[in-house]
Formats: sequence, C-alpha cells, structure tokens
Amino acid sequence: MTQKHSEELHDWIDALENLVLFNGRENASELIKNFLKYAENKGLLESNFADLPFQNSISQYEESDYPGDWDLEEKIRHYIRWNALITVLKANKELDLGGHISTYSSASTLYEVGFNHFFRGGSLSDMVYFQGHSSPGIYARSFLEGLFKEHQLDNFRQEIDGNGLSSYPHPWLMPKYWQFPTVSMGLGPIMAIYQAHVMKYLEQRDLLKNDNKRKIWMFCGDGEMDEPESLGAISLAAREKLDNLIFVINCNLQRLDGPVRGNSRIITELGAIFSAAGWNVVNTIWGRKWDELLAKDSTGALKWVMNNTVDGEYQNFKAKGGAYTRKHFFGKHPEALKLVEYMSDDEIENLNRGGHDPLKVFNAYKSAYECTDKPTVVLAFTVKGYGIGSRQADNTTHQVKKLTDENLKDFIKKFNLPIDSKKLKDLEYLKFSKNSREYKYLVNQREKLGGFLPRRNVIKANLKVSENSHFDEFKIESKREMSTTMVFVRLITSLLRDKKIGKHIVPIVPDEARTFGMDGLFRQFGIYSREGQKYQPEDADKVMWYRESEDGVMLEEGINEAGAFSAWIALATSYANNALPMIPFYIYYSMFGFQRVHDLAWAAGDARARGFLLGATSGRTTLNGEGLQHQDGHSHILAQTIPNCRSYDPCFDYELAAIIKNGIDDMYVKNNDNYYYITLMNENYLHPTRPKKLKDSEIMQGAYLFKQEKKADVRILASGLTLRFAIEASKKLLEFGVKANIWSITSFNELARGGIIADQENMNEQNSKSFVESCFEDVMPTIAVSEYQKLHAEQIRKWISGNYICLGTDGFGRSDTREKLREFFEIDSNHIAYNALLACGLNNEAKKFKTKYKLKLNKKNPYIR
Ligand SMILES: Cc1ncc(C[n+]2csc(CCOP(=O)(O)OP(=O)(O)O)c2C)c(N)n1
Ligand SMILES: [Mg+2]
Repeated sequence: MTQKHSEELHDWIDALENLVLFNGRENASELIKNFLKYAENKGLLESNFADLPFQNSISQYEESDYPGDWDLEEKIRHYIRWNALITVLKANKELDLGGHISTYSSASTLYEVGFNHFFRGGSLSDMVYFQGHSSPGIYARSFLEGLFKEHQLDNFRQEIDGNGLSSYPHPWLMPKYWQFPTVSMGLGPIMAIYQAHVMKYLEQRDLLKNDNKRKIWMFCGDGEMDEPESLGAISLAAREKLDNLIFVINCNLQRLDGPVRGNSRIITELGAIFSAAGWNVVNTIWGRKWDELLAKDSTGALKWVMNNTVDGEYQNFKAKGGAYTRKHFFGKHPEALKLVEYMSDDEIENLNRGGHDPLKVFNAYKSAYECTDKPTVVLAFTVKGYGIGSRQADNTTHQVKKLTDENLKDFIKKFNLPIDSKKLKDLEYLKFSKNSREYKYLVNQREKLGGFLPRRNVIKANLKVSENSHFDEFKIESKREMSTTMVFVRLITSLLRDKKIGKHIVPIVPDEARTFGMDGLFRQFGIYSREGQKYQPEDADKVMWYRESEDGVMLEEGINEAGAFSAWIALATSYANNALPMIPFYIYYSMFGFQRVHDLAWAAGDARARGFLLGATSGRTTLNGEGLQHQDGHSHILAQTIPNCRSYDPCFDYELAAIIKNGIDDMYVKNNDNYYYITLMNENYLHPTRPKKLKDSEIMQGAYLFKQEKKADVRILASGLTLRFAIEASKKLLEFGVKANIWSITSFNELARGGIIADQENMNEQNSKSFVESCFEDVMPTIAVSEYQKLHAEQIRKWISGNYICLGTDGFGRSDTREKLREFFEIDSNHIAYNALLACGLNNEAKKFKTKYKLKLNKKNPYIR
C-alpha cells in the first residue's frame, strides 16, 4: 500500500469510528451495508453469492440503444411465433404426433435477438445449441427465410415418407441443417462447454484461426439445469477462461410437471452457482416497463417485494393476471401497492419480463462480447406458454398440443396477428412476400451476419497417411510379448508423426495415460493446457516428465469420462463444424465407457461423429484382480446398440493395425459417418505373422479362418484374447482325434450386422448372401467364445449351419487371477475343448477329457452367483 493510500485509509477509518460514535451501532451498520451494496453494484466488490438481489445485472443507465428496426423485428417475431404454433397444432389435429408450443413461446425473443444481431453464419459459423423441443420455432424462422416450404412444416414429425422435419435437432435425420443433437437434457450444456474448450485447443495449436468473435451459444431450459451434466463442467469453462461460450438459460420457472423451484428462485440459485464458478452472470429479469416503477421505488419497497417472492408465486402472477398480481405481489407492501395505483390491471399484466424484452436481451448478449476471459451465462426471466391465453404459465402448459378457439384468439390479439378469427379452423401459416420490407429485413440481417442458421456445412476429408509403414510393421511376427494396448500406443505414436495426417490425430485420456503406458506421449507431444505450464513439474528431471503446454497435442481431461467424451465428440464432428477434420482417439477403461456415457455415445452417432474409441484393459477375465466394477463383459453389446458405431475385438497386432488403417480410410477418405469402438487388452503375448492370404476386408467384416484343418470335425469361433484359448483347445482336441478349424472373430457385431443387412435385402427379393453366412455355411458343430456375455456370440446363431454352442461371461465379475477367472466363467481352453467334444456327440471322449484335465463344471446360476 502506498503512503497516500494508507493516509486515506486512516481518514476513512476515522470517519467510520465517528459514524458509530454519533449515530449508534445499528444505524452505522445499516449505512455501511447500503454503502457496500452501492460499491458492489459499481463492480467494486465481489458479490455476496448467497444473497444475490433479484434484479437485472445491467441497469437501464448502462444499456445501449437497440440497433435493429424495432417494429419490423416485432412483426417478424410474431409471425414466427404463429407459424411455430400452427406447425404443432397441425401435427396434432388428426395424428396426435406431439410437439411443444409453450417452450418456444417463452424463448422466442431470446432466439430472435440472436438471429437478428448476433449469431454469425457462414462456413465458420457460430455454433448454436438450440434447445431441442424449441425446434418448431427454429423451423418456423427457416420457413420465413424461404428454406422450408409449407408442406415441410405440414410434415413436422412425419419423416418416413420423406420431406419431413424431425421432431428435434437430429443431424442424422437432417444432415444439412442441424449441427447438434440436444434434446436429451443436459447433453447440450456439457457438449457446448467442451466444444468451446476444443475450439481454444485448436486455435492454440494453430489448426484453427484465432477468432474472438466466434461464439458457442447454448440455449437450454431452467429445468434442464437439474441434470448433473448441465452444471458438471462449468468450473472447467471458467478455469479455462472460455470467453467464446455463452449459455442462455430460459428461466420460465417451469419444467414438464410443474415449477422448477416453487419454494425459492431458480435464477438466484443458478446465479450463485455460476458466479461462484467464476462466470460472467447476466441476470435479465425485468423488462423496460418495470424500469419506470423501479425508478420511482424510493422506499425500496418494490425491490423488497421482488426479493421476497418465490418462483411458485411468480408463476401464479402470469397464470392469474393483473388483478391477482396487484393483490398478491404489489399488495405485499403498501408502498409497492401505491406505485401501481395509477395502473390498470391490464397494464400490470403487461409488465414484461426481461427475457421477453429485446432491448434487455440485446444488452445481455452484448455484455458477453465485452467480457473477456470469462464464459457468460444469461439468466433470462420468461413466461412459459407466453401469450397462449388460459394456458399461459399453467402447470400443464408444457404438454399443450391442442388449443381452444379462445386460446387462439387470445394469441392473435396478444401478438396483433392478421388472422381472421372466423378462419381459425384453417390453421394457415403467415408469410411475407419477397418484396415486403419484413422479408428484406429478415434476409438482410442474416446476410450481414454471414448467412442463415442452422446449417451444417460438411467438408470432404482426405486424410490419407503419408506412408503405410505405421501399420505394416505389425505384419511380421512380434519379437517380444506385447499387449494390444502396447501395440496401440506404438501405432498412435507413429501416426502422430505422420507427415500428412499427424497433426490431425488427437489422443484423449481421462487420467489413465499411465495405466495404458502412454506417459511417453507427455513429453514428446505435450499435454494441452490453456495456460501452458506455470510451474516446474516434480518430475522435470525424468525422461517422461509431465509436460503441459499451450500447444500440447494430448487432451488429458482428468477423471471425467463425460467431459472427455464430449471433447471427443467436438473433435469427431470438427469436419462438419470447423471445416477441419480431426481424428480423435479416446482411450479409457472399457468399463467406464458406454455404460457410463451411453447417452453421449448415442448423441455422437446422431451427430455423425467420426473417430476412434479405445476400450482398454478390456475383458472380464483379462483384467485380473480388479473385480466386479472393472471387468467389462458387455461393452460390445452396448456398442452394438449404436447404429453407426462399428466395434471390434481384435486379438493380434496385425488385426488391430488393419482396423485402424481401414477405419481412417472409411471415415476420412471415403467420408462415411461411422465411428469405431475397439477393445484393447493388457495381457502380454507374442503376435504371429499375418497370414499371407488374409484380406483386410475379412478383418473388417468380422471373421477370417485363422487355422484350417483338412477335414475338420468342428470349428471354433473366438474373439479377442479367447482366440489364444481356442488355439490351445485345438491342440488338446487333437489328443482325442478331433480336428478343429479356428476362426478369428474380429467382430461378432459386424458379422451380425452383415447378416441382418442381407436378410433385409432378401425380403426385398434380392438374392443376397451375407459374409457371415458364407463363412459358416458348411454344416459342422461350432463353438463360439468371447470374453463377453453369451448374448454377444448368440447374435450370429441364425447364420451358422450345424450345432452352435456359445460360451461367455454372464453374471458379475470378481477379482482373482486370469486363470481362475477363465475357469470360473468357463471360457478357457479346457471348457472350449470339452464343449467341442460334446458338440461333436463324443460324450465318452468328453468324460475322459473331463477327468484328464480335472475340469470343474460350474453348475451355478450365473445371474445370482
Ligand atoms: C434426459 C431427458 N429427460 C427427460 C426429458 C423429457 N423432457 C423434455 S422437455 C422436459 C422439460 C423441460 O423443462 P425445461 O428444461 O425447464 O425447459 P422449458 O420447456 O421449460 O423451456 C422434459 C422433462 C428429456 N428430453 N431428456
Ligand atoms: Mg423451464
């Protein structure tokens, strides 16, 4: 503190002492509190989070004027409201197809101010995460812009015959339009945060041009904020100073069943949480009509009432109208009541909330652009079902799909729409002619901002490796024992150095790099950190030191599978959102993959993600010692539920190399919208030379004949590590005079899909034979084995000729040695051979086998053992 400051401080302390002396403690305390409030409003003090006042963050005196044509925008907005409403009503007139009216009606101004003044279009557009069930309003705008025709709006939620509009934002169904699947609550917020994080990552690596005007907008509901995913990553956004991120939370106080926080205030609660996390919080609570009243509130009575009213009451005021509001809101304090003496009930009813006032919304968004180094959240106070007469703010408004004539008339009146009340039944859309001022304005505003939104702009990728040696080294017999995880690490290290595609490759880990032996990448390629490394790491003197860097390549997302997966999605869809194809490899404990983040994995499919997921330390019996929570025996079953996820369970290095090679080719050269799930294991063994005649296409379709006997008696199908047990079993079978063909099953899932596709074609009277059928058409006893539940191998039963027995790992896992576990789950070489003998009808040999190999048959119910 300087000398001058210290003297000044003494003067202030003296003044305070005098204040206490002459005015008494109570009076002085009151004065100081008010004084501090003043300082806080000026931004001189950190806010007291727990007790944020229920008022706008931006006072009317700080506001900028509205830059747009107020009247034209209002008219456009109201037409869009009407068309959104009609779209849903038509879909429900006869067909009861659902849809939502009340959500868009409360969010309309929030979107329209964005469309008219902020959302940037063009090839590197802003990324707008639209609230899923506000889609009718977004379609209605595109309709006025001329993208959709009436018959397409008429086909809202009727997609089967073509020319329909999907219920919600689904890039899978509308690939040129929607960018982000959002309707599963909570996924939008976390995906948007990681999108912003990845944008900075790409900028810091100079892969994307630094552009501080490009924003990620995330629109969602206040009810949606109860999802753990919605708030789960907000501290990352603040820590990484993601000023490219704007959350707009539509606080209409209601969710589906009723109030979000009847007994308190959601805006106050969210404001406290986001402030504490370090965000720029912009409360947009009161519209301009309230400003006049607040200016006259010399006693503070109105502010007191505002702060002492809960959301349950606020909802009532909008449901029950002006007279009710006068009595139950203003009536809480005589001075507040006096303020509205001169106003009619209608005028009180029309006191607007901030989220419905374009000026307030404009200033809120503007402040996000002015705030550097922080993400912004706009907490907009709105009314659910705004303008739909008796259904406004009622507890059932979320699910309104049909309206009475009275409701429609109220709506028409409220928004001053040119609809003849005698023609209500016609449900006609409103349009602007191409020569109208409205149409020109609408289009012009978008042109100024770079083009229409939403649009999904895909660029064709052509990421060919510069040399095949990355993969070819695995074609020859390995010199030492290696796990497939080690093979993968070698492969990705080599790919990261590829001259052509290396910089597009991104390894992502959720605090497991050391587990997978990837710590060598830390130093070589660096761990991405927004701020570089401000400290000397503990292991700076070691070869594999923990190197964080501003342009680090690796994404180390911490113990946060949902976050790491969201970062993976952002990279896996970068070809469509950043005109920059990236090849992310997200490697994680296979057990903490699909079963933890399946909804995100589903969204990734919808978003047409392209990339690799590596389920490491996989296998219910290969991950020894870890037990029930860690041993995965079902991730492939879960992977199979995602239509465009191709999943593989390779055993040998050359199989893994071929899958990654062909995967890159499939996604980044042929531009197919698939993503790949591959399981990796941590057991070391030797890898044989790749069979000469083996074709990549066989590996990719899911099977190849690994060992062929002349006149085989039985065949064994084995995936992943169990292929090694099958090889062992075949040797034991020879002791009993039985010859076995061995098939390496790289993917039971792909085999099954091939079968289903061919069946489908055959229903259309084509003569298709699937790969799986052609592999196994010889009638022969067959044993299938994997480290996954029996169901996994069961799925191809239909296309196997002859007796088919599936072995698998049903029931909960437990900790023990690999050998014990394999015996316990009955998938080891002994059980394979024993079942093969039974399948061949050699019951006597089976008995002898059992004695010789001391086979213990586990007869317990697998589901309760
Ligand atoms: C994960 C998930 N759970 C439930 C739903 C069903 N659902 C759709 S909208 C909705 C209520 C949304 O309330 P809010 O977030 O406040 O949005 P509002 O419509 O009020 O703007 C619910 C429960 C869903 N879409 N996703
Ligand atoms: Mg809501």
